[in-house]
Amino acid sequence: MKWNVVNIAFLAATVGIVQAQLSKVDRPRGVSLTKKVFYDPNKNFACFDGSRTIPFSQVNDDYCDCNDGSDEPGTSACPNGQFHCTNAGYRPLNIPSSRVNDGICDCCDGSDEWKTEGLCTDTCKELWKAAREYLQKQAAAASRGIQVRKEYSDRGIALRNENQKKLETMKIEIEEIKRLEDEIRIKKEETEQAEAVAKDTEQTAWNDFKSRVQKQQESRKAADAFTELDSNKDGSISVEEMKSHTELDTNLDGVLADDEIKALLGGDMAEAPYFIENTWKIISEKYISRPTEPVKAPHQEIDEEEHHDDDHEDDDLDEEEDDDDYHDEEDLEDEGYDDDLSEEEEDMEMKAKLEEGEPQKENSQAEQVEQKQEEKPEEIPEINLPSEPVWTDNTKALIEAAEKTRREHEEQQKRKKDLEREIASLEKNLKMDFGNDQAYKELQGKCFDLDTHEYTYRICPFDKTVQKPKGGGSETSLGRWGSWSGPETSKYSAMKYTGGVKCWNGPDRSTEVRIACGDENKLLSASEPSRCEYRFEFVTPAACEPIHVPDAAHDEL
Ligand code: MAN
Repeated sequence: MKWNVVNIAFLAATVGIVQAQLSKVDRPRGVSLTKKVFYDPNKNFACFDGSRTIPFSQVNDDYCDCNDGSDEPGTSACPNGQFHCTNAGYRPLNIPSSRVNDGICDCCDGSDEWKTEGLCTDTCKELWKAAREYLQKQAAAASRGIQVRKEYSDRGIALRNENQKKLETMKIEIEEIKRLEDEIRIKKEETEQAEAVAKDTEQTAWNDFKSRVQKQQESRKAADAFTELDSNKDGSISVEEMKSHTELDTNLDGVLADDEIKALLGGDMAEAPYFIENTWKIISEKYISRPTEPVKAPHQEIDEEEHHDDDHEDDDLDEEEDDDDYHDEEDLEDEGYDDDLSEEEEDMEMKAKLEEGEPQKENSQAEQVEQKQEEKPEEIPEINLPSEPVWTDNTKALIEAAEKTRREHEEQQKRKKDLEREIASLEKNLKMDFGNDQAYKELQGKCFDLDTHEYTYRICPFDKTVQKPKGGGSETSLGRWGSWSGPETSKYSAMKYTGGVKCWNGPDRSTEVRIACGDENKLLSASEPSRCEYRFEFVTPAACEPIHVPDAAHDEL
């Protein structure tokens, strides 16, 4: 069962009035008990406004003497007078004195129509009965709401206690965190320092090693290119031998001219050391490796012309070329470019192990490779070495220790931040006014909607009020929780939500929410009495209070 706010107001008024019982006391017609003292038949009468004093016999003589009409409380002589109906047994009432003897019964006791005997019957008792029945009904309904309110209150109080305990625990925890903060930070810095030193040493050694390997790989490429370009295997590269590598066109005119080649070779020809140290550095990025057409050395051409029919001579020449090759290889070996396959394989295996992260027992990886390099300064096959070395066990332990303290520090900082946030939010919540018995706490975190023709209105108590067009479109904030705004005697009878979306050419939207007792939480109505100033009527068991119903004995009054 629900009832609306108007009924509640009526009910409250009725209770008050019924309690104001009246007894029959002799006084001029139309005068209330409280004003009787001013109408003493043994004294002159002083108009309330002080304008005149008249003999008492002129009170209620159907002639208006006082400007304020106070001399004619029981007649219609003064235009601005007031007539008081006693309405014994029901509720006293003041009516304009112009209604006295106008043929209409305004007072339930019929006292306003005193000239016409029998015109009015006394209906005060019936009215009282009806009012009492109404009050009884409302009280019964309120009692259901009161039960629910008790549940709300119990939950609200329990939650509050729980939150208070939570807050205390969190405060203790954050104090402990703050106490340990420096300790954990210093531990982290120390372990990170040790980690950095160890890593730095090994990284430097590894970088040195890597750059030596890369240098050797580059030299090896240079040597391979030399072998490839030296197509006649005469131990030097000539202009002719370079010609087919048009990708090396340095001035980008589309032609690899002799002059350009000579500039690259440092003359008409270049031998291996020059080529490797100078030419290769210029051409390495553009050079495209491919088998080069054999270019005959000048002496070969002559030999061939002389001995073109002599197979044996050809064999000799082949041998000679082989010899040249061998010498070339030897030359390269002398420069440190040995091509021994088994060494290569050995190195490959070692690199693979390094990359797999196989533990290095004694020395760091770079040191081991260093030793190997010292023993065998031969070339390293082309492999992509990782940017970091495989750390030694000692460094690994230091990294792990640093990571552990980093984690500890990070977790501690995160916990501290979370706690600070939770504490702030709990403190804010604990400061909120949910009523003396915490019953309104029940409404926090919930929302209630009301559909009207044009909008859906929503209230999320202690949070916001909102308006959403039913035809689609985004919602408009009608305000955020502000405060309780009921009058001093009933603070919890209204809420104020402020700072909503600014109204075009008007104020920020705001909502006044009138709260009344209901046996369920419900948004009953939403209106906009003034542009962008909204009024909601909301009922909730949290607002239900016991209703006093006067006892039946009063019926007799
Ligand atoms: C929207 C709604 C109305 C409001 C006008 C003001 O249409 O929020 O409630 O009166 O804007 O322009």
